[in-house]
Amino acid sequence: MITNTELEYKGNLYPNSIIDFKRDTDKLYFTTLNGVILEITILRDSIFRFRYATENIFEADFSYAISENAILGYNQLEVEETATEYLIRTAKLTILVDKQTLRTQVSDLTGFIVCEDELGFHWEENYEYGGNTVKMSKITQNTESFYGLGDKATHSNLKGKRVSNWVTDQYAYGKDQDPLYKAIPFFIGLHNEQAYGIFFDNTFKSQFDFAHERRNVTSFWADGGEMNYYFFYGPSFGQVVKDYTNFTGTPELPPMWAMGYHQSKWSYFPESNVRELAATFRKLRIPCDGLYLDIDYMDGFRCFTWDKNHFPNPKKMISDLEKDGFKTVVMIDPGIKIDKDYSVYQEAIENDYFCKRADGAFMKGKVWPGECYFPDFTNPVVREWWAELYKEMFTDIGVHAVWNDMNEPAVMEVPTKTAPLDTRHNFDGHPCSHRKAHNVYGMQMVRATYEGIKKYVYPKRPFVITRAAYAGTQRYSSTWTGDNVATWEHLWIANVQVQRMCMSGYSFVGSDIGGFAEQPSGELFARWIQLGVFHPFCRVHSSGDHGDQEPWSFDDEVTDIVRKFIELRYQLLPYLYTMFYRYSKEGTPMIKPLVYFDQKDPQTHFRTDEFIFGEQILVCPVQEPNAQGRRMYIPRGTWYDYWTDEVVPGGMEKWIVADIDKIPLFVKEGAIIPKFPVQQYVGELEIKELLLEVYYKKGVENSTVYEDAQDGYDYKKGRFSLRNFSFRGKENELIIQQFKEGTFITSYGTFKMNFHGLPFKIKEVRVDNEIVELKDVKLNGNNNIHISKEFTVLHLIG
Ligand code: MIG
Repeated sequence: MITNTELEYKGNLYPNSIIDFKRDTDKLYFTTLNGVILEITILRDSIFRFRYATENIFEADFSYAISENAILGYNQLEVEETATEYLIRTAKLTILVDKQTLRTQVSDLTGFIVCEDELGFHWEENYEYGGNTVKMSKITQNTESFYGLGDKATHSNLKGKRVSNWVTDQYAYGKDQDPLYKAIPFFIGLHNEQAYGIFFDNTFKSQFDFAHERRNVTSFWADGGEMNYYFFYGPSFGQVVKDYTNFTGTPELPPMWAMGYHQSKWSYFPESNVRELAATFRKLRIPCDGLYLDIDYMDGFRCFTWDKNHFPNPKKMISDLEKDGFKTVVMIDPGIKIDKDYSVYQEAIENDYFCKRADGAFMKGKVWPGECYFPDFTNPVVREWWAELYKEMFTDIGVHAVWNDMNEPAVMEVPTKTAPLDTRHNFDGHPCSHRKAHNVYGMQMVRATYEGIKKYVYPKRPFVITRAAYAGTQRYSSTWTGDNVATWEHLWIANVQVQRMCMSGYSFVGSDIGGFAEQPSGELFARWIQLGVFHPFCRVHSSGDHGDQEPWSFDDEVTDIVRKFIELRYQLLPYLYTMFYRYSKEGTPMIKPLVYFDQKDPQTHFRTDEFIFGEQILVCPVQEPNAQGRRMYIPRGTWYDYWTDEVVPGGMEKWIVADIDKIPLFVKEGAIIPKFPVQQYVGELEIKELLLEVYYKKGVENSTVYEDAQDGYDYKKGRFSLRNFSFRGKENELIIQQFKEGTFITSYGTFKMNFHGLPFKIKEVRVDNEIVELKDVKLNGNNNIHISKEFTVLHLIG
C-alpha cells in the first residue's frame, strides 16, 4: 500500500491521521494532525456532502448552485469507531472514514462498495493566487461508465475522457471540443447495475478525468476553492439524476407557448421582414409561436434601446404579431457600450455597477457595440438594477421574452475570449476574482433577467433563454447549445448534448436547428427538424450570413416534411407539457438516454443516438445523408412503430425503415399518449376533445396527463388537472382507471380514444361498472370511441 507520505514528493499534500472527531447533529467533523478537516453532512440517507478544509479553516459556506428547495432529512445516523476507521451508518449506506489517511468509502447495506477514494483528497498550494488546487481521486471499476457534465460534445459515456469546466464562447465548435458554454460539474457513475452521482460544487475551473490518465482511477480537481462535493446514491440512474436536480433546482412551468416552434435568425430586420416572416408562417400553415430579434434591433447594439429606422414602432409591431399568435423574443447581452450619453451606461457608472480590475480600473472588453464595460451580476444590487431595466420593455413595449447571449462573458479579440482573471467580483458578499466568478457570471446575469421578467410579465409566466450556465441555472432559464454548424456531425452532437444536459438537471434545452454556422442542405434541415421537435426547446436559428433557414427555404418536399413534424410537435403538446410538469415537480429529465431507461441492460451503456422522449416514446434520429432508414437499438420491452403500428420486441438491434419523411419513432406498449389537434400557435383553438392514443398491452402500464391554463399561476392554487391512467390489458378485455387530481376544468368534455393493437373486437363497453350502449359511446369502427372525460373505470370487453 502506498502511504500518503510517500506521495508528497509529487508536490501534493495529503491529510494524515485523524486526531479528532466531532458530531454536530447532521454534520460530522474529522480533523487530522496536519490540519485537514473533513466535514460530512448527512443530507438524506443516500445523499451526503463532503467538504475538506486545510489549515483547519473552512471558507464561508455559500453556493449559487444549491436550491433552497432541496429536500433534506434522514432516518438514521450512527457513528461507530473501530481501531482503524469510523463507520457512519444511515438507513441506506455506510461511509467508512480511514483513520490513517482520511480516505472514504461508501457501501450499501449488503457491504457492496459503491464508490471509494483512491488517494482521496489531496491538494497543492497555489503560490501565485493563494489557496489550493484541490483534488480528489476515486477508484474506477472495470465495468464502470460515466455520464453527465452538461454540454460536452463527446460520446455520452465519458469513460476514458478528460473534460474541463470553464464557460466558453466556442463559435463553430467541433466534436470532442472542450470546454463549451456550460460548466456543470456533475457526473453519474454506473457499475454493477448501481448508479451514484457526484456534484463538485466548485465554481473555479475544474477538470474531471474518467480513467483517462490512469485506467482504474477517476479524479477531479479545481484551480481554487474547496474540495466540496455532493454524493448521491441511486441505485437507479433516475434517482441520482432526480436527486441532483432536486438539489440544484428545477424551473417553474414556462408558458406553454415556449414549448411551441420558434423561428430565429441573426437577424430579422427591418420590421417589414419580421411581418413578412410571420405572414408566411400563417400562409403556409406552419405552426409557430416565437419570433426572435437578434442584436440588430438595438440602436448601435446598446441593450434596452431600439433602432428606430428598422423598428420605428416596436410596440405596434409586437402587438400586431401577438394578434396573429406570435410572441416576440429579443436579445440582451451583458456588455454595455461605453457611451456617456447612454442612460444604462450612465446609471451603471454613477452607481458603480461595472466590474473592475484588481487595481481599480474598469474591466474593458470589446463586443458588438465596440468597447464595453460589464455589470457585475454577482452583486445582488446590480442584479436588482438589471431586473428593473426590463420594465419598459415588458410593460410598455410588450416584449414577451428575452434571450441572454455572450454571457460567458464573451470578449472579442483577446486570446482568452473572456474577462481578465484579475477582474473583481462581489460574489454575493464574498469578494473574489474572475477565476472564481467566471463560471457563474452568465448564470447570475440570466438570474437577474429572469427576476425582472418574472416581475413584469406577471400575471403571466416568464420565459428566458441563456447561452452560458453553471449548475443550477435551470432554475431561471432555458438554454441553447450555442454556435453549432450545419453538418451531419453536428446533428449527432445536438442529440448527445441535449440528452447530456437532461442528465445534468437541465432539461429545457435545444440546439440551433439546422445549424448556426454554414448552410444545411434541405435534407439535413429536414432530418434536424425531425430531431428538434423532440427537444424540449425547439428553435431554428442561424447566423444568417448564408442563405435563409426558414421551413420554406428549401424545396416543397422539405417544407412539407418540416410542416408535418412541427404539426406533430403541436399535437404532442399535452404530452410535452406533462413531461415539463414532471421535470418541474420531480426533477425527472424530459429526455432520457437508454442507459437511464434500462441501466441493467449493458447494451444501453454505450448507446448515443436513441433516447426516450418523456416516459413512453422512443426516438432515434437519422444522422446520415441519403438514408432510407437506420440500424438502432430497441431497448427491452415491447414497442409499437409509431408510423405503422407494427409491434416490435425490444432488446435487440434492428434496421428501421425511415425515408426522408420519417424518423424512427416508437411508443411503449400500454402507453396512453394525449394529443391536441394541430394549432397554428398555442391557444389558437379551444380544445373540444382530447385525443388519447391507447397502445394495447397484455399487462399494466401507467400514463399521466397534466393540464392547466397554459400560462399564469392559477395552477399553484390547485387549478390544474392531473390525470393518472392505469392501463390493464388482458386477452379479451382492457380496463383503464382514471385518478384525477386538481380543480382545473379543461375546455373539452370528452376523450376520443384511439386503440392501437387491440387484439379483440369491442363487444361491450362499461363505464364505472355500468354497461353503456355502444351508440352512446360512439364506437367508430373497431378502434376508437368517444367517452366522457369524467370516467373512473373504463372497461372494454371483446
Ligand atoms: O458573436 O447575436 O450564439 O445565437 O445569433 C455572435 C449574434 C453573437 C452568438 C449567439 C448567436 C447569435 C449571435 N451571437
